[in-house]
Amino acid sequence: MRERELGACGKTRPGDSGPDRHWCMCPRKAAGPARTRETGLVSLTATASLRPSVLFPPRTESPFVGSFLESRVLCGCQDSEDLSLLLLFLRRYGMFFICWNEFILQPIYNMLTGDRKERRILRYVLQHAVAGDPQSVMETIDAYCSQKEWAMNVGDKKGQIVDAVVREQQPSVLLELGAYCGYSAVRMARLLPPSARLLTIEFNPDFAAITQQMLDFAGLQDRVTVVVGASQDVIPQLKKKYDVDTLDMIFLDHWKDRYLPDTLLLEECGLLRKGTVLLADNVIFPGAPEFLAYVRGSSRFECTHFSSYLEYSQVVDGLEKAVYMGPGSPAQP
Ligand code: 2F6
Repeated sequence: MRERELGACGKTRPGDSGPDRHWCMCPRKAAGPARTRETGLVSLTATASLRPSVLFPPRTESPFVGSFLESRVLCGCQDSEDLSLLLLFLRRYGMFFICWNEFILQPIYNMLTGDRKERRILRYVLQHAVAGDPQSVMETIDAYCSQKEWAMNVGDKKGQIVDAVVREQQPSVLLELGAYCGYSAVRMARLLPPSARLLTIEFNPDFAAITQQMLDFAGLQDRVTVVVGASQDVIPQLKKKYDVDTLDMIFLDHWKDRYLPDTLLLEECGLLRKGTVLLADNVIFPGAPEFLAYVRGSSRFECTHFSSYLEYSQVVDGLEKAVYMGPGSPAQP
C-alpha cells in the first residue's frame, strides 16, 4: 500500500477521499482565485511590515549577467536589440544560467582548488566574516555568491521577505527543510529569541556539517538543531525524538517535488496547528507547481505570493506563504 494511503504517522487526513485526492481537486480550484494571487504581487493578506523595495526589488545587473554582456560587447556585438535579446534569454532561461555555473564554472573551480563550492563558501566566511555576528556571516556569503560563485542560498532579496515573515510570526518552534550551507538558518535564527528553537533538516551530510560550522561561527548553535536525513524520515520523528508539539512556522527549501508530500505528511503527523505558517522558497523557479496548486486550491490554507528574484540573478522567482487554517475546512472535491 502506498505511504499516503496508510499515513506515515498512522493517521488519515480529514476530507481525504483517496491517495490521489489532490490530483483531481487542484486544477479546478486553482484556476480561480489563485491566478489573481499569482499575478498580484502581494494581495489579500500581505504583511504591512514588508517595504515596497522588498516587494518590488530593483532590477540591478547581476555580475554574471554583466560579465556575459560585457564579453558580447567586447566581441563587437553592440547592437542593442541583440543585447536585449540576450538579457531576455538569460532572464527567461534561468536553467541556462544555473547550468552555466553548475556545469562549466564550478567544475573548473573544483579542479583548481581541489575542493567543492560549499567548502569554499565556508572557508571564505571563516576568513572574512566576523565571528559571532550573523549579519556579517550573511553579508559575506552574499558577497561571495554574487561576486564569485552562484549558489542556491535564499539570498538577500528573498531573505528580506523571509525576515519579515519570521518577525511577524515570532515562532517558538521553527522547522527548515533543506539547510544547504546554513545561510537561511543563520538568517532566521538571528531573529529568534534565545528560548525559541530552529530545527533544520539537511539530506546531505557534508552540507549539514557545513551548516553546523556556519551556525557555530555565527554564535547561533544554541538555538538551532541540525538534523541529517530525508524529510520523510525525520518528520514522523519530530514529536517523540525532537520533543515537538506543533510547529509555528516551516520554511520549505529542499527538493521541490517534496514540498507537497511533506506538507501532507506534516499535517498527517499532527505537526500543523491553526495559524502554522508554511513559507516555501523557489515556487516559481525552479518551481513547485503541484504544491502551489494544492495549497492555493485548498480551503485549509490561506495563501499569499511574494514575487521576487532568484538569488544573485534576474530570474523571476517567489515565495509562497501558506497559512494552515486547521483541518475543519476540507478541500473542495
Ligand atoms: N529531505 C528528501 C531532501 C532534502 C534536502 C536539500 C531534507 C531533505 N529530502 C534537499 N537539502 N535537503
